[in-house]
Amino acid sequence: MSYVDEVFDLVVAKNPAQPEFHQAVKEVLESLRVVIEANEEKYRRDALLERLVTPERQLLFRVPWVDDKGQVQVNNGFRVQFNSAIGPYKGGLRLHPSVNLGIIKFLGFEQIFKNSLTGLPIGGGKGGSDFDPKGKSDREVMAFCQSFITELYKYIGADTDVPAGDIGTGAREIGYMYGQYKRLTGLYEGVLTGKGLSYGGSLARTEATGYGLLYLTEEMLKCNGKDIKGKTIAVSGAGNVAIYAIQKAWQLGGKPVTCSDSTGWIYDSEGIDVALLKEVKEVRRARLTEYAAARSSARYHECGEGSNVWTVKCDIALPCATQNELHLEDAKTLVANGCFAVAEGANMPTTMEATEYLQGSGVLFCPGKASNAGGVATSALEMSQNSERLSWTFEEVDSKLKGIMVNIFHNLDDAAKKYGMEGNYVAGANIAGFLKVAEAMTAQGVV
Ligand code: NDP
Ligand code: 2IT
Repeated sequence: MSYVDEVFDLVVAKNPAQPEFHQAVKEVLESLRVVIEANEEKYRRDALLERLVTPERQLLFRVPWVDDKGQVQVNNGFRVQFNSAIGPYKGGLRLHPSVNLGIIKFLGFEQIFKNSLTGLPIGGGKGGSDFDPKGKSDREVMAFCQSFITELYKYIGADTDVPAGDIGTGAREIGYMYGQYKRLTGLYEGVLTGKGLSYGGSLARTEATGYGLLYLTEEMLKCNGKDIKGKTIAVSGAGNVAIYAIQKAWQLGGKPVTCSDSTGWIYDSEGIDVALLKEVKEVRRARLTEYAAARSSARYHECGEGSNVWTVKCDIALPCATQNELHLEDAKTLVANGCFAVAEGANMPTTMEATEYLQGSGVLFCPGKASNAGGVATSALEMSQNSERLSWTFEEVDSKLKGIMVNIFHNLDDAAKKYGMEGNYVAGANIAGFLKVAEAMTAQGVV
């Protein structure tokens, strides 16, 4: 059996009931097959792949907190410190009822390659909790965040592990966590990113993932003789990534016409009104029904009515909500409707079958670990600013972000070409991300 297949079987056997983790590992290992086979003896002797798929450390902890009725609640807390070969662990904290160890491991594994692709010195990690911030009062969210950090603070730090936001963790949660970390340690340091601007945050971090997605998409289209201008764009999600993807899509001359949340989706024939979407989601924290109620060109559809954002005719699709939200049937609909590019804003939103169908149909497809890397890249820029105790202008950060995204696209394009898979940006991203980490792991010996 080939080394790649052996290691994949090992992952499934050793990590039962973690389908998302298996899926992420499979996609990466399949892409690496050609690289691994060329160096099989050496990698095998070094157990490089076994080490790559095994987190350096996994922290699982209890998070007790008191709700507004005086009732004690208990959640599970996670932090997976996956790989520190090229820098301190870096990656977000997801707060969502679906969170479990397998999901955090899939996200942490993806983060290793994503962070490598940014070209910045950051290792891979991820964490979170099955706590649901939805419907909780500010005081309850604060109580949870303080308890979460009271356990996690022992294992994180500006030079060891630097968490940030993800689904359910935004500026409010980062603020409460930062305050508690500072209180417990007495340290005013860049231990978290995505901080508020008044206490060490970076300009453009809020916008970075969505903006970066569009910068990379623009470059991918340009290199394939296409353009965003005048194109209809379908976006899923209505959170941090989706909102700023929609904003930048407009700025680049595109027309984003959809967005969605976990209960329904919007088609707006005039294009999504970003100011209204921000008001509904960032200020009121409300459902998309409120968007539809405020805008006559918008139609709201409940989830499960047999349609979704991918049934809208579009040129470009940007899945920006969550994992496995774009299935084979959706891919077929997109292709039948003439969609020619898909770039992932979320982590692993496209199933493996859907990805293969899109690629096989000639659709330009960029995987999330490349196209959504602008968020973590700007987090690394926030770390730099914290270290030098300076802050850069919006334009400075935004232009660095753009340079990083353009560079990422060319790195994966070049890697795909070099290994005989021109246009396969999934393979290009995995190979380019892997090579740097593998070299660093090899140089640092058996650790
Ligand atoms: P937010 O919490 O800000 O928004 C998430 C959005 O997706 C919401 O509209 C939410 O709907 C929807 N959503 C979440 N879970 C589900 C689900 N199970 N089914 C349907 N809809 C769902 O998160 P972000 O925008 O930050 O994250 C979105 C994606 O981007 C995630 O995959 C994340 O890992 C990835 N990402 C985020 C980065 C960042 O910097 N924030 C960086 C790189 C990737 P509702 O409001 O109803 O829950
Ligand atoms: O998936 C991701 O890259 C993020 N949620 C952002 C991580 C970070 O450290 O900014």
